[in-house]
Amino acid sequence: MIRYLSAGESHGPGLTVIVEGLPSRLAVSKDEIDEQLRKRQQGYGRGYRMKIESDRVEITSGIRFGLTLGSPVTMQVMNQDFSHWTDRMSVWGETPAELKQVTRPRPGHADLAGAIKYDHQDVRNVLERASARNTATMVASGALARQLLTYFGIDVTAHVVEIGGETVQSLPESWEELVRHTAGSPVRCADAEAEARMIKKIDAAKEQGDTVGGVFEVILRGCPVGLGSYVHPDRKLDGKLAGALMSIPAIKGVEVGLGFATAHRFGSQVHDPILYQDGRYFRPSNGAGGLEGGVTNGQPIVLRGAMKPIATLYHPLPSVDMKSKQAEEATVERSDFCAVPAASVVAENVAAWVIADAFLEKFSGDSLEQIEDSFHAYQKRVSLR
Ligand code: EPS
Repeated sequence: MIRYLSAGESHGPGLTVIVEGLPSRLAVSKDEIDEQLRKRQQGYGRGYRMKIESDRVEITSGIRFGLTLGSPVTMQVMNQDFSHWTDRMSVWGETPAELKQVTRPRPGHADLAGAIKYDHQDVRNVLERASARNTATMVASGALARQLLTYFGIDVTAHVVEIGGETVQSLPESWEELVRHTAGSPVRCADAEAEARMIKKIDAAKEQGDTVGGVFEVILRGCPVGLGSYVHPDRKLDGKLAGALMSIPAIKGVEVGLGFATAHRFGSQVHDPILYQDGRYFRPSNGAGGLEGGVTNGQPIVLRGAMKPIATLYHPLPSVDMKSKQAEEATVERSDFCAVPAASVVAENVAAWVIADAFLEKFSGDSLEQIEDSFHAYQKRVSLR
């Protein structure tokens, strides 16, 4: 089992994540973690903050000469913006008398419920931690665990399929082309025609002081058959993947494979026939999205996540001042207009995390070599079925 604990406020000194449970002797590339962090910072529709930050991990434990030790790995991403916020976000000292408090919670954000829950007068004490800035730690931990998957031939990618109702019409067939087009797109969309419509939609939202959401798709290929569980509800992989995607801020819905479309089709139009050819089972379709009964079936895992529009509106919605209880407009914090491309990068890394966890559950071992022995023995058994 792998687990992580993250900490950090959006405008505080920085973010920290400690990852525990990786085997020893895994070669780690810091560049690959930084590349995922860089991707997360991109995307048309981001606000000014991303011009200030240039996220990179500092690793301060758990790795020696590029190999994991089996001990907890500590990663830090410092906030460049902290230098502009020392008056409001200092760790020490007295609360300044002139400190301007945030008291008008934003509908759709954790502001109101969080302030009541923790007895905060200043909503900033909530929004700093409830900020999507923390997704940098989700990406760093996922990008680290993902290196185990790469070693065992499992690939992950994600791409945007809808922004504000503008949907993709045609996508490249091959994995390589999908990855290449996604990487070259400012909205991480592999359909150039849809990309243009999506950009227009983001521009319209920006002009109107509004925000816009969308849908991304995550695909994992190369997963061996049999990860997860059909026995234990808390180990069903579709549930764990959906939970991971839903843990990304602003995600309000998740689909696996055909997802909601299964509800209005006959069973014969949903399920993937089982065929056998050249000594192996195969499926002519993948409506199940690679998961049957909560277990991987050897097909690519396909997930979709729906992101709501960001809660900070430059033309704010009605709210209430928590001090005076008078009707007021919600607080306006500098923010993004659309973060669906960034969320897709977070999603591919949290999905990788879940699969790495399931992989280590099935092929457990304290070192990479022990895991390899177990994996190869299983592969041999699978080839006999
Ligand atoms: C966020 C608001 C914006 C985003 C931020 C999430 O930050 P700021 O208020 O500093 O402009 O840029 O996202 C990040 C900092 C990030 O690294 O993704 C929010 O309110 O959640």
